[in-house]
Amino acid sequence: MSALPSISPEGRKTYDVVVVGAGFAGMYMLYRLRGAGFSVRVYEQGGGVGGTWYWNRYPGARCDVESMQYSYSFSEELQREWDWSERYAPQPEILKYANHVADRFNLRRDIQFNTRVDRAVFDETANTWTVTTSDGNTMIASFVVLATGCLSNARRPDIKGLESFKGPVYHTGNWPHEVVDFTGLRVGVIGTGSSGIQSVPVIAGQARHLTVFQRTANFSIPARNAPLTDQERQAFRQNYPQIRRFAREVARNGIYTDLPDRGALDDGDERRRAKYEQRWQKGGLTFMYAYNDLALSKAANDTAADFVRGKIAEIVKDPETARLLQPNSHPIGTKRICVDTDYFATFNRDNVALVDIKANPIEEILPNGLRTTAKTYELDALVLATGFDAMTGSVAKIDIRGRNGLTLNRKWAEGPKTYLGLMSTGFPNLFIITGPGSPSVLSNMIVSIEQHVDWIADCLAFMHAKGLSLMEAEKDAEDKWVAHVNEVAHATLYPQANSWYMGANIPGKPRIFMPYIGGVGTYRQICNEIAAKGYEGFAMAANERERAVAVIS
Ligand code: N01
Repeated sequence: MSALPSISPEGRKTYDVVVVGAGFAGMYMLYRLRGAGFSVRVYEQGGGVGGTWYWNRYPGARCDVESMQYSYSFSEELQREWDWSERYAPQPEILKYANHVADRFNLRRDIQFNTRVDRAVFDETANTWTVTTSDGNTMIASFVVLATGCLSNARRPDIKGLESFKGPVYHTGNWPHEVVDFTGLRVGVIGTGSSGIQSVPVIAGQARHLTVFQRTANFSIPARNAPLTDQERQAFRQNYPQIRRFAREVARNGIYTDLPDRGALDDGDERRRAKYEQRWQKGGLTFMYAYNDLALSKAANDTAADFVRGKIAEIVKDPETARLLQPNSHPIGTKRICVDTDYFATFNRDNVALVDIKANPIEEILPNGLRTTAKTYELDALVLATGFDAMTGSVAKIDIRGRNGLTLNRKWAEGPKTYLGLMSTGFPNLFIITGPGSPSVLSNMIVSIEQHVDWIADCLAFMHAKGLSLMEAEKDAEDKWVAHVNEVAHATLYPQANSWYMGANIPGKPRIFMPYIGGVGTYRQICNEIAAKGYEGFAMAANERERAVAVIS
């Protein structure tokens, strides 16, 4: 192990670890591995750090987890010196924070920007990965860590005629770096997930006219965003040890909040309504923590869903528009719940119209508009808020070949299979951060990222200390974990929604519930216990020959 790369006999740079991606996961992975003395190279396809926050620059983009919690906890100094300006920081501020972290910890010297990792092939004789990048270079790595992010592969929908549109077409997940000004334009937004719901109020404030094309109505809770005062920041900082501990060990989703002590039907109508009202007024994702059975019981869930549908009817003046905006296709929370600023009220504006493309689907995009089965709409600009090939999309873009030339895409053709979301059998020495099978997108991502990075860094230090160079998930352990992930998901209401958690937004993608829903605290405990038992369920060896001997005997 050395902090500097060596050169292979073929003249290739050889690193202990290659990390793919310089978002929040890749940056912290680099920090930890460098601190442990490993040689590391990070490749990032964007021109800067920040991952999803580098690409998602659409108007209104901000985090839906409070910034005092959606921030790194690994450095006490960082935690003390960075002042978040609002309860939910806007995207430019989160990106500024990512850049601050990169500078403060001098990370950039080991990151190569504007460079995609195209290929990674495992060499079974040398126990190493041969990694090829988009600039044509090839290097060797003992380990590869995929820090590619869960929501980083923006998906353009296959709508007939899209390429023929004469005006600008933007995707929320791949927004231009220059300012986009919709002033005076007739704009169409397709998609009403978190990105659509955040961008619609801001675009409506600029555009001459905005038409929102909705296929599925979504539940959304007001953010109640506001500037953070010094006092509020101080209160957080003073309580950070408890807040961070709670987020890591107690909360199911990695967010500090007061936990419910009962089910929705344990309260009478009046009390229940008051509780929902209080959560609604407080705002944010923790609305779903009003009761402890909202994700488990349809009858309980209906009470929360009815409450939100009632709020929509109160806010939106036109009854037909209100009816269309009321979600009815899935239990509340089983698609990622949205957090908005004035989304529903935006439909009271004279320059905004809602079009139901479930009833009247889009037939074709025209050079100057869009035609549904019912009507033609003239548009000057189009915004695709149509989401991502989530969780597996970014990994699938890399040609990853493990043992016997098996590609990860082939192995995952019927759905991703991992042990703990961290490794996949047949792909030794390849780690995934917040991969499918881990809590990932069902949690505060930074809490989950830090947990995975710490686990991987500790694991590599353990292997180094023991003289081990090969690690692979055992098939039996992986099969059991995949079954457990499924079993836990199917004990909840989540699989009832056609969500991107299930891969349902991508035609042809297998319908498998991808994230682990058992909660971040439970999951952390499982990972820690496995590590404490000498990485139970992972085969470790000093070299390939030792592994072969172990397998034969
Ligand atoms: O994407 P989505 P997103 N024709 O997949 C519609 C995170 N995030 O970018 O539901 C017509 O949720 C689609 O309709 P339907 C967060 O985890 C976080 O908004 O498939 N419509 C849906 O309405 C979030 O969940 C933040 O029927 C089409 C929309 O497009 C995740 O990212 C902010 C269509 C896509 O919604 C993804 O959110 C933003 C088609 N062909 C995102 N294809 C915060 O932190 C798709 N749609 C706040």
